[in-house]
Amino acid sequence: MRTNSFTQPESEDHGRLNTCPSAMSQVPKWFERKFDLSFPVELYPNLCIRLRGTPARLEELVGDRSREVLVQKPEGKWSAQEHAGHLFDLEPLWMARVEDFVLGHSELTVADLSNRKTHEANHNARPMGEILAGFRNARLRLVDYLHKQDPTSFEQSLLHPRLKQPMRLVDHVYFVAEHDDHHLAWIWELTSG
Ligand code: NI
Repeated sequence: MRTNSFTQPESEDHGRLNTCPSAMSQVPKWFERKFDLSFPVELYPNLCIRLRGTPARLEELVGDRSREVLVQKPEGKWSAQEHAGHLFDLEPLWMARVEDFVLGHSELTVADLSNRKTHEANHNARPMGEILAGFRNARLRLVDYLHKQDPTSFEQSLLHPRLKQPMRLVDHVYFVAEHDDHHLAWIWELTSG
């Protein structure tokens, strides 16, 4: 039997500012989020278009910001550019998990809970345009692949490896959309000074 909520699986801190009260972020901690997965599978087109819109929203948020603003790391936490790079870094995982459903794997691909990829990527040293273009390209591939799937495939469930709970493909799409929003909220906060 599937339950209708679960605590998000990644334990990442996502750069929350929690040492200086004056710099305290209003963005909720990702690892404390709970997700209500009781919504009907028929919502999948609405969730897919949320994923489709993320590159445009990201580009709009950072487009006219100076490099100085984009790479600043308050309290040593992730910069806006590093949050953007992190979205790009996770695209292969999101695609792998969609493929897990499509190819009938026994459970979902395991995430790197430490975010090593983002910590080692040195995103601040890259041109922001390169990150935006890479993310847009990867995200369009993801949504094109989702778009090709039969509507019934969004109902399929797979076991989440750490939570040992079933997750539908439509739940995975929702989860990615919420993760996008989490980091966009951070970027908005970091760039709106
Ligand atoms: Ni994240």
